[in-house]
Order: sequence, then structure tokens, then C-alpha cells
Amino acid sequence: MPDGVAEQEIVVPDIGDINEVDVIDILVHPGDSVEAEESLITLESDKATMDIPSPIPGTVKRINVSVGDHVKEGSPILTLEQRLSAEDQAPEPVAESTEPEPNLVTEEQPKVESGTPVTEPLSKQSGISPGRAIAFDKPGIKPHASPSVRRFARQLGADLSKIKGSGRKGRILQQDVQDFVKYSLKKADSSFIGNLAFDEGPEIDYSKFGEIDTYELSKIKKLSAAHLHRSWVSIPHVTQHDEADITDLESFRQSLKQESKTQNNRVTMLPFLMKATVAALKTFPTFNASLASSGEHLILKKYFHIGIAVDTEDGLIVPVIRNVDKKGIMELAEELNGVSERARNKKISPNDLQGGSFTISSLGGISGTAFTPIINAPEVAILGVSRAKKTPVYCQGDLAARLILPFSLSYDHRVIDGAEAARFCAYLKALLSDLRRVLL
Ligand code: CAO
Repeated sequence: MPDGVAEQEIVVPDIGDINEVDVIDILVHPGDSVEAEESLITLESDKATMDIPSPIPGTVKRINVSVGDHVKEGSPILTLEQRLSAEDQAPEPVAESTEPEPNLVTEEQPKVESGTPVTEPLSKQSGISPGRAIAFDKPGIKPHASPSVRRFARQLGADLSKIKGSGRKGRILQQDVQDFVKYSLKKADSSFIGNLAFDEGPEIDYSKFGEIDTYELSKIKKLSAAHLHRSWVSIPHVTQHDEADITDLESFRQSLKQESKTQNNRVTMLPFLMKATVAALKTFPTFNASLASSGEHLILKKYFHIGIAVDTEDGLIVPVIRNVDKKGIMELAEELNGVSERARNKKISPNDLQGGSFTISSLGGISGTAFTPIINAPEVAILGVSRAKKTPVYCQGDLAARLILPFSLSYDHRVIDGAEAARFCAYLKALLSDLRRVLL
């Protein structure tokens, strides 16, 4: 041992009438400098947890206990090295000369199980004299956390009543506090969009009301949830509903069916919708755009890459079909079939999902008369298509059965005005009613 350095054995002080307690946490490491009264270890009896503070300052040389050890009064805890000044006397054995007091669990009083707060001092409730330095709990009173964990939580501003303890008997550990703080920061981050902060609401235990089942959301659902949420909250959406007479278009599609069958290529309404949409985007370029993040510029795209929402077992994904303006109906149908199959067989590559300039979401194969599609940010508009239906329509004074396709255009009102959206829809409707106009 170097000159001027003394070693001090720190032992478990008087812990009252308890024979043995467990070491549940070691709060220092060899080499750490500790101050007098700084907590060294945490002990736990059947009824209470307590921190054992250091009676003197020094440097931890050796730790003589491990988590899980049973100790009692006088058991060695650790060896501290103390640098002596010239005037220092030979030190007395610490355990005999001082009577260290473990920190009482008094900073936050434990609560009675019923939820009624404890109002009497703990020492009185437990029948322990105040000098005895142990926080006991009456039966029914839950110890929550050791004083050092309470201090740690207080420093970070974490509310212990909101933390679920993972330690024995639900005791809150330092790690639980850390996890809680990390989770809260993450949650705060995700619930703060632009200038808008909102409360996610309390966690509800639904099992109180009846039987439930819980399963984890797929990765796709979790990813799309965050994306959809951001789009929905950060973009001022307006949806314009309209409908198009696609009777002639449908006859044309039927006439192509035979041809497509021989090519083993299924031609649905969607490739026609893609072509008509691109023609409308060319006429209304602000719909094929993105708002710069500064909010001061609109970026108009001269390419026409159309995202198609595909419903898969694991959730919604949006593969992109590129250069729709340069492709014919058969080629688009083939690509659409291929990409939907790949999406459903989990064979989509990240590249398939990038670079879209406008999205179409078609529920026409299923059902419905209208819906509000959520804009696929950073795009500024999305077309939702519902199911076409034979409808009686007045044509030149006569009632006729026509095939009417309902569609819904959601647009970013920061970029597109309502009148512009109505014009876009009217134009699209005209194209769908007579696709020859696409050639104009
Ligand atoms: N009106 C009437 N019938 C329609 C129709 C419409 N608008 N759209 C499709 N159909 C018909 C098709 O023509 C097909 O019938 P035939 O075999 O007789 O031709 C049938 O419905 C099934 O079509 P489909 O849905 O398999 O094919 P599609 O090309 O229309 O759509 C795809 C492909 C990938 C878009 C679609 O399968 C899909 O996944 N849709 C769901 C998208 C979705 O979930 N959107 C919601 C997002 S909003 O949160």
C-alpha cells in the first residue's frame, strides 16, 4: 500500500432486528471515488429495501459482496482506500466508530395497495424507532424502489408511479427508470409533429371489460402506421369525390380480354386508370409534385412514376410503376400483375418502393362507393378508386344503364386549391368517359 493511503473495511451497519438481508444491487465499481453518504449497495429484506451509504469518502478498492448474497450486520461490503493527510490519525475501524444510517425510504412514500396514500411516517407504521434507519413496510404496503433508484428517477424527472418494476416483487430497478425515460423520449418524439404535440392517451387494460387477444403488428404495418400517421397529421387533406361513366371503357376492356388471355395477361381497369391519371397529371402538373421541406418551393416532377397500393397479408405496400406515360395498356397490365404478385409473395425490393410521384389506391375489386385515401407524402395528391356500378343515367333525355366509377381525390391543400382539384377531377372524368382524349 503506498504511503499516506489507508484501507477501510466497510461493513453492513446495524440493520435492526433482521437476521439476514439480500444484496440486490451494487451501486459502485472498483476504482470509483465515493463521497461520504453516497450509496454503495442496496439490500432487501422481506419488507423493505435500503441503500447502505459510505460512512467516509474514498476510492473503492475491492468489492466483497455479489448480488444475491445474504448479509447481516457486520458483513464486509467493500474496501475503501483513503488518502491520508499529515495530521491524520490512524483510523478507527469504521463499523465500530460510526453508525451509518441507511437512507430511509421517505422521499416518496409507498402507497397502500388500495391506492390510499400513506400519511403516517414509515417508522411509526413499521414500529421501528427513527434512529434505526430501516424503512419497513406494513403488510399491504409495497416497497417500490431503493432510495438510490428514487434519487436517480428524481434527477431525471421520472415519475415512479408510472414505472413498472422488473425486480423482485415488482421493485423498480435503475434499468427500469432508464427504459422508461428512453421510451418517454421516443414517444414524445413521435407524438410531436411540426408544431403539434398531442397526448396519446392512457394505456387501457381492455381485459377488464372482457376476453381479449393480443398479437404483434407486422413489420409492414408498423412502418406504414408511422408513415400514414405522419402524412395524416402533417398534411391538410381535402378529398374531392366524383364519378366517371366508364361504360365504353369497360366494353373496350372486355374486347381486350380475349387478347390478354392468350398472352396470359390479366387486364383490369387499373392500367386504364393509370394512363388517364398520367394524362391528367400532365395537364395539371402541380398534382405531380412535392413541397420542398422549407415549405417555400414546389418541386414539379417531369417523370410519371405511379405508386399502386397493394393489399397483402402483412399490410399495405405501395410498389411504384415507372414511366407510365411511356408504356401501353398491355405492358402496364403485365407490370401491375407482376408487381402485385411479388408484393404478396414478399419479393418486393426497396427499389420497387421508391421514387413515386403520385399514388393510386383501388378498392374497386372489393367494394365501396367512396373513401378518403391518405396522401403518400411527400406526394401532394392520391387517387382512390371505388367499385364501378351499373346505374340508371339520363343520356340525351333517356334513361340508360351506364357503368359508373366513383373516385376520390385527396390533395394537400397547402399546394392545391379546391377549384383546381375539382377541375382535375372533371378532366379525369372526361378522359375516363372517352379514353380517346388521352391521345389529344
Ligand atoms: N370497379 C369494378 N370492378 C373492379 C374495379 C372497379 N373499380 N377494379 C377492379 N375491378 C374488378 C377487376 O376488373 C377484377 O375483375 P375481373 O377479373 O373480372 O377483371 C376484380 O375486380 C379484381 O380486381 P383486382 O383487385 O384483383 O385487380 P386490380 O387491378 O383492380 O387491382 C390491386 C390490383 C393490387 C390494386 C388490388 O388487388 C389491391 O390490392 N387493392 C387494394 C388496395 C388497397 O388496399 N387500398 C387501400 C388503401 S387505403 O388505405
